[in-house]
Amino acid sequence: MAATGASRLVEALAAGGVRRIFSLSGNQILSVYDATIGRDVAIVHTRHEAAAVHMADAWGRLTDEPGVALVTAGPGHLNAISALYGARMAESPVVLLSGASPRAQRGRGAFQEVDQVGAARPVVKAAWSLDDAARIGDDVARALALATSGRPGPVHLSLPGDVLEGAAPEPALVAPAVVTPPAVAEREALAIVALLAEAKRPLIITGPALGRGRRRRAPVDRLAEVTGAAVLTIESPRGVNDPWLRGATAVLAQADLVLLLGKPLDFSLRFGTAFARDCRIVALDPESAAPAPHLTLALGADPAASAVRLAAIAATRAWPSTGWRDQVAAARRATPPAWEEVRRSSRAPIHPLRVCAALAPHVAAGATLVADGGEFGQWVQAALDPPERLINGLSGSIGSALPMAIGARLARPERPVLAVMGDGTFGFHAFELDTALRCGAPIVVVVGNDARWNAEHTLQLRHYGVERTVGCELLPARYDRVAEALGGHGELVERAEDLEPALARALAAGRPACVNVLIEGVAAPTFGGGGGH
Ligand SMILES: Cc1ncc(C[n+]2csc(CCOP(=O)(O)OP(=O)(O)O)c2C)c(N)n1
Ligand SMILES: [Mg+2]
Repeated sequence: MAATGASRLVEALAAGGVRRIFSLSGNQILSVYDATIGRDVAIVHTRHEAAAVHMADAWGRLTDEPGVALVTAGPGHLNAISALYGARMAESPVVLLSGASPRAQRGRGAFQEVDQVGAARPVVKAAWSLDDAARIGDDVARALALATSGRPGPVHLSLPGDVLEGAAPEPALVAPAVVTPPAVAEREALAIVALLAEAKRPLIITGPALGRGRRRRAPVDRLAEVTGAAVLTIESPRGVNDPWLRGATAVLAQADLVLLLGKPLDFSLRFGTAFARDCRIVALDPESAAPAPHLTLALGADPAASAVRLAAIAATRAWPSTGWRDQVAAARRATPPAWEEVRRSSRAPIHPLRVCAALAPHVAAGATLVADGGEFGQWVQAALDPPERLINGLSGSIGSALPMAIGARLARPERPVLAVMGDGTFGFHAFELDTALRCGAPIVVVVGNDARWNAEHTLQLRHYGVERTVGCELLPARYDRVAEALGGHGELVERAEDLEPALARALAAGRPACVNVLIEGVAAPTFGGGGGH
């Protein structure tokens, strides 16, 4: 019997190193499920398509290999789209495979027919329909390679049901034609190094992908060490007001040269106005070399490969030490002295900083921290300095932390995972605790329960006044019992002194857990600006 398209697809995924697919079933993809039987490709099946993509996103960010999600046609695919936007803004390699109606029924009102490729296109690097069974191997290899090349990001493939179910010929082995941008040319590299040498306060700013993972991050660190430049990564939807930057936010305006490595001069840098008027700005971007107001130089080049070249050239000359790099690092590390007392405070409801104090030893011991948005999320991001963290990212979307925590636990099975989020955010994907239990990912979810959508409530207070706060109240619900009802472990924490033992029990439970902490709903800390996601 000739192999089916579905079995060729699974073979191609396995050949590309994919061992796990994050999925939610549906008519149009059951052939793929069937084809995984007896193969080394496991299905992690979830409770919502967006959650499947968030898990694949976490996998992509942590492993630098594409995370793969498989969903059904029409509504399944559309449910996945908002999470694809998260992966795109976080520069995370993700491949979304979506079942689709059969080719012969196209345009005739087929079941769940919708322009899937068109719907995905604005939020992916590339999207196409896999219409030719003979090309399955090639197309899958190309999608996987595209997701990780240049600026990493999501890629979408629609899979018509008849292509999956029909016979598929033996694939011809063709290497995927993915063009990666080169490093910056020698002449231009010399010019950039000259600009770095002229600068007194040079600052390298990277996008999310260059901020994580050794492969991309190491050359950036090397360039900074050689030249004495400071490095900051912009990965928060609060941009230069990312609370994790702390005092470094205030020193941005002191830089006299900014080297943007794979970082667009977008909203997160206030379109360039975050820097001084006379600051020179040089941009190296894998996709765009478009000159823009504010930019001294804009070049299309691979930023990591360019950093290697720039560092090599820079190493051939002497760089006087200025203390600038240390000054920026110190500004980023320091937290306000007034926080010390709050960290130890025993008041109720519990202050977010007190929760952070209880989390800190676990983070220091190597737990992966996944923090969502909202005010509670900002406190956690501001107060903790984990070696590795996942945050919602530049999409500014809330809701991803719980499913991302599952992806993180599967990607780093040896490490505990703490997923920290507000009570509103918990509701987005709370049922993934069930997925966590089924797939053996005992994550610990810490809910900061202030019985409101506090980030928006805070904005209402600021912009409309106390008399005009509306539509942001929640109930102080027993989210811990949701975890218990799903077979997990639940803890309700009302008093500060109960935090540490509750967290210890949750981490030791060996099952997914929810630690529901009744917190004081306070506005996020700001270090020079405010408001946002
Ligand atoms: C998908 C999405 N929907 C809505 C928002 C707007 N939003 C940002 S933060 C927030 C409130 C979050 O509330 P909660 O999770 O309880 O955290 P808190 O701010 O109360 O600490 C909302 C609604 C968003 N950023 N993303
Ligand atoms: Mg809240």
